Amino acid sequence: MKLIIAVVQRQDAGDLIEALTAAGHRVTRISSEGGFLREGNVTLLIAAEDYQVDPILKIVREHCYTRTRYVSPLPPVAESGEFYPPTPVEVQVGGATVFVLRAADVRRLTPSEPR
Ligand code: 2BA
Repeated sequence: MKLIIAVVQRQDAGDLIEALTAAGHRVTRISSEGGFLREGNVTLLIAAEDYQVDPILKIVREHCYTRTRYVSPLPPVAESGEFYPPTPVEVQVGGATVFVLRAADVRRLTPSEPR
């Protein structure tokens, strides 16, 4: 059994979740934020049998795209009033950052509703 943790871009998350659930996988969506860009992204938790991992990664690959972003680094400390306009730095974000972890056990505890 594996726990797949996939960090994906927000723009891709909706279609990806739809495709995963249509293929019969259970998915939890968590709103998250990247430490570098400080922008919202989406983290998905997917518990799956070992044989399901490759098909799941295929679906992730098919629905997540690489996008180019430009980040303006902080300007260097200016001496004697000189001004250095920061040059934007190109950053490639995504398709997806995926962690595949061994999961000892996955249980759905389903006690009935309290009376
Ligand atoms: P962010 O941390 O906001 O990073 C966005 C993009 O900025 C990264 O894209 C990468 O191209 C660049 N980047 C990040 N840290 C950098 C650094 N120290 N120096 C230079 N460039 C840097 P991705 O690699 O596709 O990552 C997309 C998002 O996936 C990340 O958003 C973060 O939320 C997550 N992520 C990526 N690697 C991770 C890791 N090793 N552990 C945990 N989360 C990770």
